Amino acid sequence: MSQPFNTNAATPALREIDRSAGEFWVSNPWEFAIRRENLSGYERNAVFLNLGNARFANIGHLTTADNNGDGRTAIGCDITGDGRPELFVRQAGGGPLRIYRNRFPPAHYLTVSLQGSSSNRQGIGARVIAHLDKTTIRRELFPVANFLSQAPARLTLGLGQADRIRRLEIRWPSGIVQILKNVAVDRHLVIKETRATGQVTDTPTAHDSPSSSRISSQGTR
Ligand SMILES: [Ca+2]
Repeated sequence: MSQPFNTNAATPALREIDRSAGEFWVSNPWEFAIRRENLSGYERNAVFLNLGNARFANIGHLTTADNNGDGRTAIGCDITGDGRPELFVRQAGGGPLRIYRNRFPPAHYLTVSLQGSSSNRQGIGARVIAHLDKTTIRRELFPVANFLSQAPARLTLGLGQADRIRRLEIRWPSGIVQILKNVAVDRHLVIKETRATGQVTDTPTAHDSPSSSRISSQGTR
């Protein structure tokens, strides 16, 4: 998440304001709200629900996340360990960091962390493809997002009613492709990059949930 480095920072106005163009300058970029200025014309934030048919519904009002602050950062991160990512929102102009707890009905999920060997250590840039019986989910691990912000380097796949992933494919930045078959869900997997056939062990770590597993599998190139 991004945080203001110095809330007392001040910058001088550079030139006259062009009011006809709707421009204005501020002396302190973290005091927008105090001065009742707003870079987005008090436009309300939106939360879009994927309806699964290439359509999305704006449920910002239902989630109460539709405030009219200068939203500059939105990150999803599951901090309760239930597979439902919470929403973190930081606004320009200061104010509290807003955290919206995910209260959607529970469903199956899989959280994935990557440990690269040939690729970078956290597997940044890897593509994870989950083949379910009725659909395919594609994600790319790229935690740097939005404005001066970063999420944890892990992926959470929402699986709905699917209680098993028929085929899980990891396409590493190195070019190695790993395939896992019949992957159990509702847990946190730590997957190591490897080209050789490995073994599956259930080894919780201090930083993972009790259901965490470390997996190496056959990789191809
Ligand atoms: Ca959660």
